Amino acid sequence: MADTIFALSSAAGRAGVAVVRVSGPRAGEALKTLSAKALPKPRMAVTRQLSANGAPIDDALALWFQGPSSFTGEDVVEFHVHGGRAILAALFAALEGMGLRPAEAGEFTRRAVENGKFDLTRAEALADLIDAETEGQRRQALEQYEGRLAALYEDWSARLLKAVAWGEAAIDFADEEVPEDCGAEARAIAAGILKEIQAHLADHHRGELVREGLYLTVLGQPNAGKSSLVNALAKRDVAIVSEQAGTTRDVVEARLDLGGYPVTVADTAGLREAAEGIEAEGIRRALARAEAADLTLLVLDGAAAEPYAGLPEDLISGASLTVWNKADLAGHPKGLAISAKTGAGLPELLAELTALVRDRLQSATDAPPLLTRSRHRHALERAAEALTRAIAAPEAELMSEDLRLAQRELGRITGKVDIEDVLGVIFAEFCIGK
Ligand SMILES: Nc1nc2c(ncn2[C@@H]2O[C@H](COP(=O)(O)OP(=O)(O)OP(=O)(O)O)[C@@H](O)[C@H]2O)c(=O)[nH]1
Ligand SMILES: [Mg+2]
Repeated sequence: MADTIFALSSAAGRAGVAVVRVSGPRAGEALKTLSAKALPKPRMAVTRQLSANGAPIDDALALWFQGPSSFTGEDVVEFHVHGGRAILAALFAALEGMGLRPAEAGEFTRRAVENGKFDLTRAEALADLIDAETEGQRRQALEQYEGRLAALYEDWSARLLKAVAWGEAAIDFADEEVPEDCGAEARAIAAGILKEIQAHLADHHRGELVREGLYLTVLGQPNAGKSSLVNALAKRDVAIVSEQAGTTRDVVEARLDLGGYPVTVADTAGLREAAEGIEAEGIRRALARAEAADLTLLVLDGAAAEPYAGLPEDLISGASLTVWNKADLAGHPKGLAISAKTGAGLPELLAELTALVRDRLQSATDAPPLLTRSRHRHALERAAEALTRAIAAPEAELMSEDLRLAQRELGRITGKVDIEDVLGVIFAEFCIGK
C-alpha cells in the first residue's frame, strides 16, 4: 500500500494563504488528529484549529476528499493555512511526527496517473499549464489537459487494437473457414491510422514550438541599431547600445510575447568583413544563431551610405523580415521604416512580427490537437514505422508483431500498455467458439 505524502502545493515564501496537500491512506487520520475533530463532509470547506501535542499551529481551512474522488484518487486532505514560514514549518513537523513523508517532485500527479485519474498526456499538460507564460501556451496546455490529445491517441489505440485482433485471428484461424479475410481487415485499419499519424506528424512542430517558443535572431551591420531595437521590443535595457560600431559581441537574449506566443529574440554582433579577434568570434556566433533561428529580422541602417555592405547575400534574401532603422534621420524611408530611437514604426513592426509568428504557430480553432512533445513524436514515428512494415508484411505473423509494436508505442504515450485489452477485444469481436 502507498504511504501518505504531503507537500506545499502553493508557491513557496510568505503569502496570504498556503495550501498544503496530504495524500494517502492516512490523510484522514492526519486531519482528525491535527484538528481533534471528526472528519467533515467530503468536499466541504470547514475551519479547524490545527494543533500538535496540545500546542496550536494555526486556524486553517480544511478540505477532505475521500478517495477515489480526489486529485490523486487516494484519500486527500488540503489544509489552507496562513502563508507564513513558521506556520508551515510547524505543520510539516506535525505531519512528519505522525510518520507522513514529504512528497517528491510530481508525486501527486504520478499517483493520479497510477490510479487512472488521467493519462500521461494530461499529466504533462498539467505541467505545461503551470509553466505557461503566454496565452497561446495556456490555451494549448488547457486543451491537452482537457484530454483532446489523449482522445486522439486513444482513438488510434482502440482502432489499432481491432487491427491487432484481426491479425491474431489471421494467425489463429489460418486453416479454418472464417467469413472475412482477417489479414486484409487488419491492413486496412492499419493503413487508415498510418495516414492520420503521418498527417499529425507533418505539423511543422507547431505544438512543440508553442511550448518551447520561437527563436528570432536580429541581424545587421554594426551600428544599424540592432541592440536599440531589441531593447525597444523587450521594453528594457537588455543589450548595451553605443555609437561605437562593434559594441555587441555575445548573443544577448530576451523573451517576448508576440500575439500570445513565446518568442526568444536574440541580439547579435554586427556583421562586417574586416573583423578580427573577439569581434570575429561574435560574428561567428551571430551567423550560427541565424542558422538555427526560426525567424530572422534584418535591421538595415536607413541613413547609411551602403546599407547592405558586408552582409552575406543569403542573409539578405533569406531574412523573414527586413526593416529600415533610423527613419528619424534618413529622409528616405524605404520599405518598413522604423526608428528604434523614437519608436516610430515599431507598432507596424510588431504587427508584422506577430503575423509571422502566428503564421508559424496558430492553428484553426477546429483543427485536431497538436503534437506537443518530442516524447510523443518519437513514439508516433516508431508507431508509423511499425505500421508501414505491418502493411507490407508478407505473413500474418510478421504483420501481427508489427501491429503490436505500433500499439505498444501508442500505449507508451498515454501510459496505458495492457495486453489484457487485446484479449478482451478478440473475444468480444469474434465470438468464435474456441
Ligand atoms: N537617430 C537614430 N539613432 C539610432 C537609432 N537606432 C540606434 N541609433 C543609434 O545608433 C548607434 C548604434 O546603436 P546600437 O543599437 O548599439 O547598434 P547595433 O546594431 O547594436 O550595433 P553593434 O552592436 O555595434 O553591432 C547608437 O548610438 C544608437 O543610439 C535610430 O532609430 N535613430
Ligand atoms: Mg549591438
